[in-house]
Amino acid sequence: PLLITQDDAVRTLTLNRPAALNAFTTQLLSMLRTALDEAARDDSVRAVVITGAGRAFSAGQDLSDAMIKPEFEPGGKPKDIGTLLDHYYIPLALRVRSMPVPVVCAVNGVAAGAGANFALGCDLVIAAQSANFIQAFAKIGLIPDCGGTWLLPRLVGRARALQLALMGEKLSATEAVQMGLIARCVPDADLAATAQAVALKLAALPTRALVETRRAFDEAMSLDYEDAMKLEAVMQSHLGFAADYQEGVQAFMEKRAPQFTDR
Ligand code: LHQ
Repeated sequence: PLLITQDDAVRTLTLNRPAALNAFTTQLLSMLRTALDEAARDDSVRAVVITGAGRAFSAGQDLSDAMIKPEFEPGGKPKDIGTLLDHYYIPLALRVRSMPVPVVCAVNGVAAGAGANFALGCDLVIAAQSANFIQAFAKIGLIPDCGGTWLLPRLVGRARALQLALMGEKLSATEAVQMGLIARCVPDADLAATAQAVALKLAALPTRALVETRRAFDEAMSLDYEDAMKLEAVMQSHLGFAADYQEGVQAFMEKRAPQFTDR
């Protein structure tokens, strides 16, 4: 259910259950997390791309999975779907957010429910023009999960977040860009090449600085202005001692392309 390939310094993970629109089973969620762990450990990897096979990115939780199926039969035991979040979705979303390399999500088609919010948690989201995003949760009696409650109001503001989450309507990739939910959409035929080019470009940049930028943004969310700047000073101080900073400044002064090596 998951394809893993590598081209240069870019590791690509492709959700591969196209007949079920790449819906997440516990097996797929585990494999995805393991693949991210492996990419994190492998120094040859300097950027990760996550995408989907077929016409969807992911339809979210596989609703036919035995782990989550409500028991309709008399005497059947209701399942605690919260444990699925605790054991699978939360560790996976946190793994993305703590990757030592940037993570690009190439949304090739519909991204629904946890499929949408998993994508939105990645560092850069590039969608194909025909892709769309659906906060499908309310339609089946649930709230946005996989980080949705945190991400959506921050990305598009409370009013639009509630519009998306309560109505659960299809949002086109173009509208998602206009709304600021994602930063970029490209013609369908260009998606894979664009994602690869973006990832390659990121791979050539100072990895640690990119990852620390993500961390600083996340931490600053819960800080006031002054504390955010104090955190910047601490992080800048560390980066200032790293080889990449020395190389960056030196290359600039010598009018040559830098060769970054830190990870
Ligand atoms: C699917 C799915 C799917 C299984 C399409 N599962 N088979 C929830 C619960 C517990 C804890 C953890 O957190 C969560 C988080 C969540 O993600 S909740 C939200 C779950 N996702 C949804 O509610 C979306 C369900 N899917 C849809 O609404 C539609 O499939 C969309 C709008 C995504 C696409 O519509 P269509 O293009 O019309 O495709 P389709 O509906 O015909 O689907 C194609 C096939 O994929 C079909 O199978 P079949 O054998 O009939 O060809 C679907 O059954 C299957 N599929 N989503 N989530």
